[in-house]
Amino acid sequence: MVLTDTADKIKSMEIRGAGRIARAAALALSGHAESLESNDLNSFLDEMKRAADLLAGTRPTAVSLPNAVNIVMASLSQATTVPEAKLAIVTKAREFIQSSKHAVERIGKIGARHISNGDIILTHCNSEAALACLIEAHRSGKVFTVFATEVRPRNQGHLTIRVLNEAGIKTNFIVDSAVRSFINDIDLVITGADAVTVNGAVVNKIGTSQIALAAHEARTNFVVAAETYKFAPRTILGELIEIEERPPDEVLPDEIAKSLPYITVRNPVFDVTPAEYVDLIITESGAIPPQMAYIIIRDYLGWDISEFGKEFDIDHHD
Ligand code: RUB
Repeated sequence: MVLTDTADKIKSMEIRGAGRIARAAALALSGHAESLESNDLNSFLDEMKRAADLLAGTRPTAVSLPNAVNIVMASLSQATTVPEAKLAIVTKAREFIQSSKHAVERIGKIGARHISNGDIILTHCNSEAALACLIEAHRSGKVFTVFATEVRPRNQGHLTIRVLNEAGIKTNFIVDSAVRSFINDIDLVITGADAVTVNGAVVNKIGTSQIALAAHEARTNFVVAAETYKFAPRTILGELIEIEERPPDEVLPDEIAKSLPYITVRNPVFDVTPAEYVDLIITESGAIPPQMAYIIIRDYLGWDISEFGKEFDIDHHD
């Protein structure tokens, strides 16, 4: 079953990274719609709603996930028959996936312009959008060096150094705690984002905010590469981004933890970097200061995306 298979893979992090999660969810909705046999529109819609809830609940932090699900599900609003509804979902999912890939390419092109010959650039975690900037700059002939962090506890840095190595980009691999030791050598930090809130705060892999703080202290530019669908509409309503806390055994093996009854392992996997530590957010629509997050939510995402109308009984299209 494409639906449960995708939900399990997102939960277990076999599919991970905000962009990949979003595209996988869109594809799963499309596959699920095609697989449904009922010709009754109401039961089709109920079943799709159940699928949307299942996918949206797999990981709590990356806003790209509910945004992608809502974008695809919104296509059902005009359907009057099951074949129409299926076609709408399949078409919208395909459109979303294409535009998501296109957004990464655009971000790469814009981000590459912020990289100069001789730069030393630090990246954290494994972000397609951040890597697109590095790869595009390399492709255009710029010569620079990268520092990539390990990213405890799940070691996403190992994925990053493989990509950089394949591209032929010279990279230093460091443990997370070595960032401040090198920050004075770094010209630019580039990370991705799982969510950007209305006040321009960036939610990304745990450790990002410490890096931003070190960069701020060292007057090093801190740039975030984030597609517009990673901006969080519901933060306009005061809703906070939930920070995922994963199982303790990712940090400390169970057999050791069991022998230490006074020790509690905490494993939050994302953190929040305030807007004042972020110099620029590179979106597919251009590079913006974080203070412009509200404009992105209003102009590029629209209100429909988080079902404001339904929740607050407001029709924003009047
Ligand atoms: C991944 C992570 C990435 C963002 C952006 O965390 O924090 O920096 O998701 O990635 P996890 P991308 O490994 O826990 O999913 O630019 O690829 O969307």
